[in-house]
Amino acid sequence: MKTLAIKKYLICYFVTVTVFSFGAQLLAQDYLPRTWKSRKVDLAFNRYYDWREMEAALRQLEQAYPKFLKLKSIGKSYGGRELWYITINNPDTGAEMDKAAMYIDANIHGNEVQGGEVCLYTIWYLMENYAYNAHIKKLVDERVFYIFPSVNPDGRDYWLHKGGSARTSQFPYDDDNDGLYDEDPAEDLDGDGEIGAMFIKVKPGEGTHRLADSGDHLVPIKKNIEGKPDELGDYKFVGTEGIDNDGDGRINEDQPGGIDPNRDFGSMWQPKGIQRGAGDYPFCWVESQHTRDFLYAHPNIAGVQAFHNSGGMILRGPGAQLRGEYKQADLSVYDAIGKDGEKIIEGYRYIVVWSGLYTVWGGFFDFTHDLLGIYSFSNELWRSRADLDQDGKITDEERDFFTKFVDLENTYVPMHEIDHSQLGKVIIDRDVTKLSGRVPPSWLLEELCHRNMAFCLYHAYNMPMPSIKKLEAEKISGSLFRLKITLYNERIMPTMSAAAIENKVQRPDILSIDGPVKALAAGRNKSYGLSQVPERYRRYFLRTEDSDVDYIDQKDLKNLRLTHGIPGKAEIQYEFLIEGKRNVTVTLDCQKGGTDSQKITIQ
Ligand SMILES: [Ca+2]
Ligand SMILES: [Ca+2]
Ligand SMILES: [Ca+2]
Ligand SMILES: [Ca+2]
Ligand SMILES: [Zn+2]
Repeated sequence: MKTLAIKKYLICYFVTVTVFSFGAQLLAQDYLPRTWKSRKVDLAFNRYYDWREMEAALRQLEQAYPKFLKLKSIGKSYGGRELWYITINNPDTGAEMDKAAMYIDANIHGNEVQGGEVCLYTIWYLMENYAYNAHIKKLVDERVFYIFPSVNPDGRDYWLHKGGSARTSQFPYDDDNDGLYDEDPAEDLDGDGEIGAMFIKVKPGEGTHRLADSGDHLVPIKKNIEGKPDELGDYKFVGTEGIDNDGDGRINEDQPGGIDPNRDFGSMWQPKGIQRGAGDYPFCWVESQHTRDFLYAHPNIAGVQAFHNSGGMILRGPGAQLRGEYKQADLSVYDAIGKDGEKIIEGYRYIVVWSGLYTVWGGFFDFTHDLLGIYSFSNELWRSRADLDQDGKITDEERDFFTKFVDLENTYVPMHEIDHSQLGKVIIDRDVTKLSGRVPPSWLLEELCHRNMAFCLYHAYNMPMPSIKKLEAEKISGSLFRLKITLYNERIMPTMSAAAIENKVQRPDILSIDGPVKALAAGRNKSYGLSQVPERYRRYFLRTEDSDVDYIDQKDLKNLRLTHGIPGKAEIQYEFLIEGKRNVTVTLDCQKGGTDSQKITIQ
C-alpha cells in the first residue's frame, strides 16, 4: 500500500509539474503568503539573461499567462536575432488599441544590459501579482504595455559573451577611416570572457602605471600640477586586450559596428561631423527602422521609457539646447512624474539630457516626444553604493572597501601574465569584471528592477484616462435642445501633449453624436469648471482657450475634432444645439486613452 501511495503521489506530482510548471520546491511552501505560494513562473533576478535565455523566459511567461501576454517580434536585427516584445493586455477590459499604452524598451546600447532584466521583471511582476494586488490589477486592466527587453540583441549578446566594446550597433562601420570595415576587433586572449587592459614591463620612468601598494593591481602614476609624472612608472599601457589584426600599429581600433543607435532617430538628427556615432542618414540602422514602424502603428502609446545605464538619472529631453525648452504644459507633466520618480528610485536625479548630461542629436526620446507627442523618459540605471559616508563623493578608499568587504570581491579578476603573439610577455589587469561598474552587483539587481518598474508603473498610471462624465439635454423650444457634454480626464497627462498639438502629429480627439438629430452649432463652454480646477492645473485647462474657434467652423458638427484634447486632471464641457427628439449616443474617442460612449434620450 505504501508503495502504491507513493506511486500515486508521484503521478499527481508529475502531472502538476508538467501542466502547471510549479516548481517542486514551491509546492511544499505552505507557510508562505499566497502571493508567493501561487507563483507560476520562477525566475531569478540576481542574474543576467542572454538573448536565447531571455526568449526562453518570455515564452515561459507567455505560456503561463496566455490570456494577457503575447510574444511577437517586430523583425530581425542586423545579426539575425528576433526583436522580441511582449504585449500585456487584458482582452476582457477592452481591445488593445482602445487603451492608453506604455512602451518600455531597453539596451539600445548593447553594453547597457540591465534594462532587459527590468523589462523581464516588470512582465513577471505584473502577471504574478495580478490576482492579489488591487493596484496591479487596476493598472493591467486599464492599460496596455509593450515591453522590449532589448532593441539591440546583437550588442547584448556580444557584450555578454565576448565582452569589450558593444555600445553600438553591430552593423559594419569603418571607425578608423582606412576603407576596411571592423578589421581590428578586440580578442579575449586569456579566454576569461572579459576584455582587460594590457601592460608591458618597461624601465622605471618609461611607464604609465606602477604596482599599487597592495601589490595586486596596477595604478596610474601620479602627476603634478603641470601634468608631469610625480613618480616612476614601470608598466606601460599598450591597449585593450587583443592583437593588431591589420598591422597598422594600433590595437583594436576598428571593432564590430560603430553606429550609435541612439543617434539614429529622425528628430534633431545631425551627421557624424557634429554627432559622433551618427550613421549616413536618420534611421539607417535596421533595428531603429523596426522600432519606428512599430511606434507609427501604435498611436495608443502615451508613455515611453527607454532604459540605459548608468549614473542614476531620470532623463527627459530635449537632447539639444537648440531645440528650445518644452512647452509649459508638457513641462508640468514631466515635472510631476519625474520629481516623484526621485522618491520612487532612491538616489536617482531627475534631469534634462542636454543641460544635465550632454548634447544628443537624433536620440530616441526626442523622436518620441517631438514627432509622436509622447511623454518620454530614459533612466540611466544604477548608481554605485560605495559612497559609504554618504557625502556625495566616492573616494578610492571607499570603493576598495566596498569591493572587498561588501561585494566580497565577486567581480575581482587577479592581475596575470600571458604570452602575446606580437608583444611577448603582457600583463592583463582590469581590477573588476564587466559585471560591475555600469551594472549592479548581482545581489542588488532585483532592487534596481523593482524600483525602476515602480517608476514605469507610476508613469503608466498617469497616462490619460478620459471619460464622459455627464450628459444633459435642456429644451430650448419645440424640437430645439441644448445638449451639454461634460468630459473628464482624471489623470495627470492630457490626451494630447503640447508637442503633439504644436507639431500636429496626433489625430485630434473626436466627440461624436450618433442618432437621427441635426447638430446646428457646437462649442466649448469656456467658463465651465474653471473654479473647480485646482490652481496648479489651470494651465492645462487654459491651454484649450482657443479650441472653440477650431471646431465651430467645422463642416461635420456631429464629429467634433477636439484639436486641443482634454487637459490632465480637469473637466471640460461642450455644448451642442440639437434639432430633433431622439435617442442619441455620444462617443468620446481619444487615440491616447480610448473611447467612452453614453446614451441619452432627448425629449
Ligand atoms: Ca577600418
Ligand atoms: Ca567598426
Ligand atoms: Ca580576457
Ligand atoms: Ca590595427
Ligand atoms: Zn546608453
